[in-house]
Amino acid sequence: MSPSPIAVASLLVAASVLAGAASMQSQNAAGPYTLPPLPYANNALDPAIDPATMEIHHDRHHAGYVANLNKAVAGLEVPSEVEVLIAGLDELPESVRGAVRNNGGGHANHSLFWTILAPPGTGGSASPELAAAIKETFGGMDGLKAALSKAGATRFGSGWAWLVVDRDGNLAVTSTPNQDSPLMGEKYVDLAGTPIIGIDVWEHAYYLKYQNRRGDYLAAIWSLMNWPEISRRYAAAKKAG
Ligand code: MN3
Repeated sequence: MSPSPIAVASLLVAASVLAGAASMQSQNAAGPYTLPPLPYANNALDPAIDPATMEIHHDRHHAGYVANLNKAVAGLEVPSEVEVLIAGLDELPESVRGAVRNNGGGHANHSLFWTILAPPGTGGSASPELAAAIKETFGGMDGLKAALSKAGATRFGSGWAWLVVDRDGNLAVTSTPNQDSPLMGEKYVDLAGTPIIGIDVWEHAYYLKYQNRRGDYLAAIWSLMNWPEISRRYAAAKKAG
């Protein structure tokens, strides 16, 4: 006896639901974290940062952190936001903590980095609130630039220079080794807080164009600051604090 048309239709529906579930599962196997696209073209930051550096940095390095992070957390219940994940390293099994520190840090740090840069001449200016805080803490923009450049230049080896809103709501400049983030907290970094500027001083961020001249890279990147985005992050950190 051949099956009724209704039975065939429901079999087809069941098959397509199963196919859908299978494709969702394969997406989940690649997740839960995903590489955000660059918010501008690879050549948009030229000449301060050349297109080849941008392409390799985003498509290989940042993508690598995301892939390795997903491998590290496979099978675990984890927060959807990587910033929340790395702020709670101690809640993770010790066996994955090191991999999440490195690759979750790498994913969070680069996700911030792309957004706080803007094509030359389009970076606008700081909000009145942020400008006032910069003046109070650093004496003005030149003082902040000098503090960030010094933090980046004196970070031995690979790491990051940061402008953070600290636990008391004040601005501070600090640096971290490797992919450590101020979000990881006092146990992991010298100065904990919410980063609103992060400058990558790994050689992969500048070596093609600047070779050993990290200072020239730090001077050039200052011209790329995306002040509306940095101001938005400042307001959000103050509100959350
Ligand atoms: Mn990098």
